Amino acid sequence: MLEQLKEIERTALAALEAVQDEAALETWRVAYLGRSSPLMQVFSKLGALAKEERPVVGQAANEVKKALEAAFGSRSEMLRQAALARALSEERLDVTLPGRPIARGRLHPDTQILRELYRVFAEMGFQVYRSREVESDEYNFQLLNFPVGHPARDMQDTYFIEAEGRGDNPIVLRTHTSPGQIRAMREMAALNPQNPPPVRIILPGMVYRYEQVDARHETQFDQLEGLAVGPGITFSDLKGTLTDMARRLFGPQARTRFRASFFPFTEPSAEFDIECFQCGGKGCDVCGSGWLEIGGSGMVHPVVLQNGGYDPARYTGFAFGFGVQRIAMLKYGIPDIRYFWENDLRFLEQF
Ligand code: FA5
Repeated sequence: MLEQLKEIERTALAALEAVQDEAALETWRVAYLGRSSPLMQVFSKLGALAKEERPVVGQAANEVKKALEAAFGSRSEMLRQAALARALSEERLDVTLPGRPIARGRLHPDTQILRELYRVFAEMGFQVYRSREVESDEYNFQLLNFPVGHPARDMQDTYFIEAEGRGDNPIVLRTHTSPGQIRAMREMAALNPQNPPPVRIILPGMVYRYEQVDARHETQFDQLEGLAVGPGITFSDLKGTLTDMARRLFGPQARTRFRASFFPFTEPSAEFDIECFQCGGKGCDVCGSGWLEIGGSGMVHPVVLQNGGYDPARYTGFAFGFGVQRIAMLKYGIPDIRYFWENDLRFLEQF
């Protein structure tokens, strides 16, 4: 039996010398180390041997097995190295192949539309003013002429952050960017209280409302507020500014309309709509009715001017507040506002 083991080893090693590729190596492994190989048969016959022969033959068989496994390992490594060397020597630079595209990051459609709006308003002389997202009831409502308990508050269902011990002035997440009007005016008026400088700003940022979410309503969305205050500013200035903005953003054919409306902080007030050019005003997934409500606007209420430190006898002003996602929906033909914050790459990669 020991002689037979030596013979198995000799034959197997000789056969391994002839192996030149992976497939032949596998065939060799099955033939010499597989379950029905001669070597394994020796193992299965051990039980039938005489008691004193058993450990001797068993040990010899184990040594042969180890030797064959080691030889298999080094052959396998040798073949791998040879294949690598072959691949390297065959590698050539083919300058006619098309280049591999580089996956580039891109700006979120919301950032893109905001930057475009900054550009359009910068051309009209508006500067960006940033205001806080966490506000007091006083700034979010009261100074904007929504007294405590005023029914117009129902238009903006509010997230309260801290109410306890604050009486009529709880802390809220701002429901609109309009409180920034008061903060900006107060800051400007402080520069020269007797003759406050004119204001021409836009105030972008997130606002929060406890809303029923649907294709056109989110609980968190961007608004772009605008405020112009100075001597002799009229409603025509407001109409001209917004109409011009729509044309700069959507092209000279953009059609707009103003509808009489109500906001406590503007008088008179108007909703501002842009005709949907996805459907040419017929009504589609994006707009619903042919026109998309972009925002509210109006002449700054005298009480609000006063609260901002501007004398309403000497100054007038206009203000507006747009839904930024609504503008992006119209511009890019996005049928559902919920896509914006889902972070689905299939959506984001389209911009
Ligand atoms: C306001 O928030 C006023 N502060 C706007 C304003 C500013 C009027 C200055 C006058 C002067 P309103 O609640 O209508 O108004 O919201 C303004 C715009 O935000 C809407 O026209 C719409 O485009 C957008 N908007 C409102 N609610 C949502 C919502 N849940 N999801 C997405 N966009 C919304």
